Amino acid sequence: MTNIALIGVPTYAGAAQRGCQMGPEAYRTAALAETLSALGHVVEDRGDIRPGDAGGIPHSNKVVKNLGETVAWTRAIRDAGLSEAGFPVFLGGDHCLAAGSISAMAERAAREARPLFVLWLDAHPDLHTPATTTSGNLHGAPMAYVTGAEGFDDYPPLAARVEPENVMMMGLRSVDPAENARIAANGFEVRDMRSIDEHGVAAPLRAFLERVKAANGRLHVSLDVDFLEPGIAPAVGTTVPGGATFREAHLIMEMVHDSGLASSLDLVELNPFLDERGRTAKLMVDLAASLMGRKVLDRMTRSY
Ligand code: 6HN
Ligand code: MN
Ligand code: MN
Ligand code: MN
Repeated sequence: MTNIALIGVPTYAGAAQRGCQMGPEAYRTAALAETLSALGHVVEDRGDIRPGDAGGIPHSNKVVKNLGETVAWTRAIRDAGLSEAGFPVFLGGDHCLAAGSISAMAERAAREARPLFVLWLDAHPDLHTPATTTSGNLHGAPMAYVTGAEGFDDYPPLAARVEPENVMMMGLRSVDPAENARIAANGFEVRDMRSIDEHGVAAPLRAFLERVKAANGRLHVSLDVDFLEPGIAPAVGTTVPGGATFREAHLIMEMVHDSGLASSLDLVELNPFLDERGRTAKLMVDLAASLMGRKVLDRMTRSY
């Protein structure tokens, strides 16, 4: 039994288009709390948080969009994460959310003198900085921030950074040149789609989880809807063909559950405006349920 706190983060500040701000309500409508409660967990829905004051940071500059707002969200999300004692599930909202959730979890781990590991499930590495982004969308930047890249002077200072070698990225298939350079220079563990196609998810994930365990680490899972094949998860503004299958995604969640290592989760980039009869929201809820212990025979009773 785990004490789970649902933290709604209705932001689209980092995304290219509106809609992600409806994500938290879509998860509630898809019965996330009830589904996790039925597994025997104590679930509390904290409701939605709001961004604080941007403190004079310019709204945007020529390239970067919604900078001040994103920074204000980052601070609010971090503070919400820091005040949780249990297992927080951050309901996005776009992926700029992870700047706050991961920085909070890294700080919590550091207080226990433990390292934070991150399992990053995404078509994209989100390794831009405000200086390298070409789209100007800051959902493409949280991983660079939490690993201590330069150029985030307007963001809250990091209490603890995540070591790039403690990050495993699975499912990458859309990487920009500046991001590629950062991956090459920093020792992130990357299992891109080519690697998953050749070797599957189980062996590399098992090895990663062993590393987390050996280091007595905490583990944060960040699940971007676009990790998944667009045919099964259409509700995201940044679909990339060739995503993870239903089977791969569930296997990852089940293996992480069996490890007993996960301590926080992001569900990000769901854009309910782009969904088909709630199927993506329901799939994300089911993946969260697999992470929290639902067994394969239970999930087979669901239809999509
Ligand atoms: N996400 N690399 C592209 C950009 O705009 O910088 C896409 C970012 C996608 C962000 O996956 O959360
Ligand atoms: Mn992302
Ligand atoms: Mn993505
Ligand atoms: Mn984008």
